[in-house]
Amino acid sequence: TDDYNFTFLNMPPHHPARDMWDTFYTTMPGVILRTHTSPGQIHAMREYYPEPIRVILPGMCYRYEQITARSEIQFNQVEGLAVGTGITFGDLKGTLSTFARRMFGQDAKTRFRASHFPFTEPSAEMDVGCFLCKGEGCSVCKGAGWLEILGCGMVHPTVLKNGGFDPEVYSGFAFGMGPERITMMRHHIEDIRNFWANDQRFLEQF
Ligand code: 2NM
Repeated sequence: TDDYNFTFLNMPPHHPARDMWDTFYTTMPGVILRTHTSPGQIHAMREYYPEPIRVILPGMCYRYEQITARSEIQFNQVEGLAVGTGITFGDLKGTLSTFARRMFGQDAKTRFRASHFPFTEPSAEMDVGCFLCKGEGCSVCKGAGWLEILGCGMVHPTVLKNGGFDPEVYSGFAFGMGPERITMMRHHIEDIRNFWANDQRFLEQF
């Protein structure tokens, strides 16, 4: 619902991120197609309270936007959430750096840049040293030597509260990434529309 997708995630009515152009509405009042997997995290918090939470939540998401080589109206996200007592930004950095080494190799470099999301504070994006050119600069990383692979942050107190957890007692971190985008970088796929074009020559490669 609109509440789970937006309001409970600290995006009140009229917040710019709720813009009509990004959301598929249905004929049922308050029912939309989810624009990210985060509403599942609210469900997880409400279901498991007061137990500590460690959840991985993959799923399809939908956004009402122009389809181009870089953006589709349907795509996957994978999100993670940890909620408990004494969870710090250090835990977030340790968990995600370890993930990067497991995913991209033991020598994978990572860096965190400050960012902004309505549902986390503070927020960051994690880059991984380009696994194609090893940081030299190539066409995939556009000369930067770094690839942006995920967004993350400490769960906003308002979001913890909406999930049923007292933010004075509990803290947590969350992250989200787009598997199609990471797959595109890894396999030099130039056009995201390939994932839905049902061309056997594309699909049979994997
Ligand atoms: C992202 C980036 C940063 C996120 C936050 C939450 C929740 F529900 F716990 F607040 N779930 N996922 C999150 C945080 C997702 O995706 C780019």
